[in-house]
Amino acid sequence: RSINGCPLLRVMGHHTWLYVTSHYVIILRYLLYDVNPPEGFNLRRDVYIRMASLLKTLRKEGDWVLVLPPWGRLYHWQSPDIHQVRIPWGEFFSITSLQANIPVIEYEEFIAESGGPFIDQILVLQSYAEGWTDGKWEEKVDERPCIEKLLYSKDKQGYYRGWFWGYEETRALNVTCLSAQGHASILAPVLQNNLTTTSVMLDRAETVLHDHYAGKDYWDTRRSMVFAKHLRIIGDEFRAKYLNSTDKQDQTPYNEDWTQMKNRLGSAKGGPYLGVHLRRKDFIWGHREDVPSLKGAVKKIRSLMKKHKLQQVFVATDADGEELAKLKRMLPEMVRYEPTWEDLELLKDGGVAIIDQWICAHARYFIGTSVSTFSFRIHEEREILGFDPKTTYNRFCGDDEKECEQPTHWKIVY
Ligand SMILES: Nc1nc2c(ncn2[C@@H]2O[C@H](COP(=O)(O)OP(=O)(O)OP(=O)(O)O)[C@@H](O)[C@H]2O)c(=O)[nH]1
Ligand SMILES: *[C@@H]1O[C@H](CO)[C@@H](O)[C@H](O)[C@H]1NC(C)=O
Ligand SMILES: *[C@@H]1O[C@H](CO)[C@@H](O)[C@H](O)[C@H]1NC(C)=O
Ligand SMILES: *[C@@H]1O[C@H](CO)[C@@H](O)[C@H](O)[C@H]1NC(C)=O
Repeated sequence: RSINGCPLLRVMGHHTWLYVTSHYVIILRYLLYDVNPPEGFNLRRDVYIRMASLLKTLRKEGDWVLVLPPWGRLYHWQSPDIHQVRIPWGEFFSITSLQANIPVIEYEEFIAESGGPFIDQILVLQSYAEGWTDGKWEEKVDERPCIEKLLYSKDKQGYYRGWFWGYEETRALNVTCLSAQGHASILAPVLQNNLTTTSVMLDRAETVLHDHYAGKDYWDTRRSMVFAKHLRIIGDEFRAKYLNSTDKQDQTPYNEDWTQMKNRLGSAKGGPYLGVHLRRKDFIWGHREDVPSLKGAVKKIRSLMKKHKLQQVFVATDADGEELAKLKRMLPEMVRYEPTWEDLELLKDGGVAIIDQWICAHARYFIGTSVSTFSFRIHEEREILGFDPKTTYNRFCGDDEKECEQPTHWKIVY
């Protein structure tokens, strides 16, 4: 491996790579992270943005690379009989696109180039045991005793073992807890000054907030999260075949190079169909008042189709078999992307979710589900494509919801 044309040297005995420029010897450091196990795919995509922001801060004073945490064992990915662990990011996202924003490597590349499956230091992020002192919010970070039981345990050799994305051979040399309250980059001084290890992993990375939500840096990273090409192709073929939707007709040109993409707001027309994201499962179990009944949702879908003179409706949903059958009876004309078992095995639940999102992102009009991060990611994708915000920031209302506040429009900062 070389960086900026400089060769990397391996220092014997240390799992450390150096590269030599004309004046300096610079140590390459690795930032790894993981997220609270119950969190879903789309929230994890959000945490990536926070970590990318931290990495940019770290790189002002050193050479850091972000190691992409493999996907897998997500609570929602329940398709039986298919292998869904150790999935590299390249199966869902375009790595070259990510790399045009920050240097990233897959976990297996980290193992190969850092000298094996060893992580020098894990910092488990947590809040403060005492909460906010005097009810006053302040940004701070301190090494503290662990509040919750550690999800890592020591083996006979004294190494820490844990989940590590299904890589059983991975070991950590040290685990400590860090109470943190504030935006992601408050961790930078600790990583730069208090630690000298080559690799550092932040666990429970969702604990820290965005440096600047919806600012330029946020959007640069978000725009770099281009879906993997094979998934976009499947989505595009489906649009053409079943929804009479092509980029040319719909005025949704896409540039492989996200840095060159700047579609004017309102320039996208979208395919002649209504796009729907109907989140069910855990969203209805709690009888939330901001989520409609199926009957309520179908009524809204029909009225939107009429209003926008659309003959077709594409539905993305995680509804279970029983609800789906009910929905089909009430809305027989709905179009869905239904992978065969072979497709599913190849694409995984994550790939299918992305194809659903991609198709919803190209609809002439979109309506999603209240506070679903799955719907939020569709909003962003449509913003990138250049849709009029009126066609994007819409959600279903609960049947008896009185004040049905609609989603916020977050404009891209280029
Ligand atoms: N294919 C497909 N999968 C869906 C759909 N809605 C939800 N899912 C699945 O359910 C998971 C849960 O939704 P996510 O939004 O990712 O999870 P989350 O981060 O907990 O976010 P919330 O929606 O806010 O719960 C997704 O990752 C998908 O695997 C859908 O419309 N289509
Ligand atoms: C980092 O080091 C500084 C200076 O030595 C110290 O004051 C601070 O408490 C340390 N922070 C953490 C989180 O260890
Ligand atoms: C583990 O990490 C903490 C925090 O950086 C440090 O104080 C401690 O000395 C380390 N322990 C070992 C055995 O390296
Ligand atoms: C597809 O859309 C084009 C224009 O957008 C239209 O001319 C054509 O009739 C449509 N075809 C079908 C089968 O609806």
